[in-house]
Amino acid sequence: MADLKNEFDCLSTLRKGSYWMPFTANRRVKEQGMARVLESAKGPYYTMADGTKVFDTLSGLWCTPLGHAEPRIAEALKKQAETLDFAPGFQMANPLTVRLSERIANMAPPGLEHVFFANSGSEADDTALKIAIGYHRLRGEGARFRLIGRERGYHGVGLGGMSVGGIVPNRKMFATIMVPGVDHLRHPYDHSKVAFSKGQPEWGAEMADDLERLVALHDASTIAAVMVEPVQGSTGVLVPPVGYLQRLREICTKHGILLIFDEVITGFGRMGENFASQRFGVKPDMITFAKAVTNGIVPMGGVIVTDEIYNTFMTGPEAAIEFAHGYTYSGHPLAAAVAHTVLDIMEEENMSARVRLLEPVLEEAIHSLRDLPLVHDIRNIGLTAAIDIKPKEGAPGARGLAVFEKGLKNGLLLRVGGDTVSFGPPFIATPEQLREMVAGVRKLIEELD
Ligand code: PXG
Ligand code: PLP
Repeated sequence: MADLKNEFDCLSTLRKGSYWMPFTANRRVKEQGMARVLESAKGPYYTMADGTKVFDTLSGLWCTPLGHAEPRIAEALKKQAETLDFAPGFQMANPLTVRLSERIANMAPPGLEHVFFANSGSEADDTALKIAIGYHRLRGEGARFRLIGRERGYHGVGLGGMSVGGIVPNRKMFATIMVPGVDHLRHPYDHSKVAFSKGQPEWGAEMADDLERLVALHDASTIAAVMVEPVQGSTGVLVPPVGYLQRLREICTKHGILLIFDEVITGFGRMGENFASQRFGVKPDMITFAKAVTNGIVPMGGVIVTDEIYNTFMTGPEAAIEFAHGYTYSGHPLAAAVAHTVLDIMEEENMSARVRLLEPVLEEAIHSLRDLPLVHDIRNIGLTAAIDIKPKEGAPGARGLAVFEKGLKNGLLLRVGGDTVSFGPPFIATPEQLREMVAGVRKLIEELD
């Protein structure tokens, strides 16, 4: 990257604000300058602008489980760029994407057999919501227009996903353009009942009955779908209580409501199975995915749907478009080529089994921080975990920010939201690297005032 440094002054351009950064405290980044610039990456580490290495504790943004600069992926990308770099997805197919759809469907629970491609989790989620609305309409139940999400849920930033999502700061600026008819389940996290649970909390299955409350309020005949993350990732790894997802499934089935699992984070191995659906033994009507399917290297997302949903759309005049929806880059051949290579590597190296081996290592390490007086809660499942730090009085988020910024100087790129630190390390990490990561976090928390 030497020539990049010579061509322009990264620091002054960054400070000018040409680059309006996503979900970022932009002014803070300007102040921090090169301390916030990543320059290269290899395996489970990034290299900062000053040459120091930081451990990638969240696999990029939950999306690079196989680590960085994996030569087989780079090779596949180059080869595909030279073979079929773009192909229109409207009215035309390409073999790699066709094959990928079947491959992904085969990884999903039986009955989920058809894949609609998008380019991100946000697009995948908005697509799934539109499929739900279209499905009911085609069945003559067009009055089912309501979409049910959950408090603290994250379904991306499209208008649909934002509305169904339950993250207040993401919603309040846009309150005037929320999708109509959306309601939310309560989230099943109660610190007084489940603090420091390892894996799934025992308490909380009854929180799924909140759906019965919404059905009683709105009537099932107006409700199209419920969208939930099996594990709520973005808001700090909220693990579903034992029996909770089963109960949601039962209530949805009873009332003819579609159940959509947003598996953008949990999909492709992070739960020690292909999908969280398999880990928790609950089959939704649709699964949305993104991120790890391409190891984050080329954007790709999608929705996997049941035969029943797909077949409902495959009606009407033979030559007519059945679903008026799609993106220029749906089923992009470069993304498909990378996805095949990623899935090959995941299969060959049995990454799900590796996650199952690493899960107890991460669990034991992370829960060892429980003795720290500033630690309020610790949660974990699969290769994910989170720590809530007690907020500083009168300054919520200050401790989180301190941990994040000091982490960068101490070899750790951490994901911090408020005073919660979330972890989703790469599957290629070693047990030793996971223990080192946690030891580093211990020091950072000990140094807090
Ligand atoms: N659904 C879920 C469950 C997600 O976690 C999205 C949808 C949206 O995906 P896109 O590709 O449109 O960003 C996500 C994304 C974090 C973090 O720090 C989480 C996400 C993205 C960036 C950061 O937890 N999740
Ligand atoms: N805006 C304009 C003017 C377009 O022509 C298109 C696609 O053709 C879009 C937005 C949507 O872009 P995409 O398909 O990449 O989501």
